[in-house]
Amino acid sequence: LELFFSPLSCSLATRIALYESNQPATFHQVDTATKTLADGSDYRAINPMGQVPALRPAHGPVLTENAAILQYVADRALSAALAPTGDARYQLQKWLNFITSELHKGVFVPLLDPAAPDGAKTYARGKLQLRFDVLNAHLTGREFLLDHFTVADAYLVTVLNWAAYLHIDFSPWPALQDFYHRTQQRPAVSRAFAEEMVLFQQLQARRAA
Ligand SMILES: N[C@@H](CCC(=O)N[C@@H](CS)C(=O)NCC(=O)O)C(=O)O
Repeated sequence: LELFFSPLSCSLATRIALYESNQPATFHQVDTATKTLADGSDYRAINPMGQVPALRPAHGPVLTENAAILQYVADRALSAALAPTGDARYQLQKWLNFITSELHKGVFVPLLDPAAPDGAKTYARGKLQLRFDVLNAHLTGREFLLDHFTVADAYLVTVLNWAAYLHIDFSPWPALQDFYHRTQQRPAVSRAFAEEMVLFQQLQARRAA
């Protein structure tokens, strides 16, 4: 497997899933600002959207979109139980879609994108409360989004890290805050975060130079 990623972006969820399931992979860092790979080649030859993550399997076409990639990685390592089978799969897909559309794109892209105008940021910030309320209510008394750790939790902890980066105060959502801190302590999650934090800081330094 080859994962095309950008440090601390949404592709971190797939790195977490790979580490949780002990699957070896080659990691290719993408500069999403210039749409280039480390060798200077144009990343849009791999994903015409220029976005991460993209996953290149040993055989078959490149896969894009977090929700699809995360399930693909989970299904290659069934013993890690990162995605349930049967009816519970629909609950997993519900949370993957919620995170990708309602949180990632609906709230965090406008808040994080320096090109987003202030009006877009205010609009997105206004959407945060209901979505965090829904997650907080669901996570109250639960450890994970489903009844055990899944790729949806990997995606959620990745997105919540952006809220921390934006200095969003989690105190109105204690169950969500607990989920964030608890999940970050899982060995695979803390390893993935630590490795990408180093790469993120190097990227920031290169961009500032
Ligand atoms: N719909 C895509 C969105 C992926 C996405 O937004 N990736 C971001 C990083 S978190 C990115 O590559 N941004 C750069 C860009 O949009 O040009 C998915 O769910 O995989």
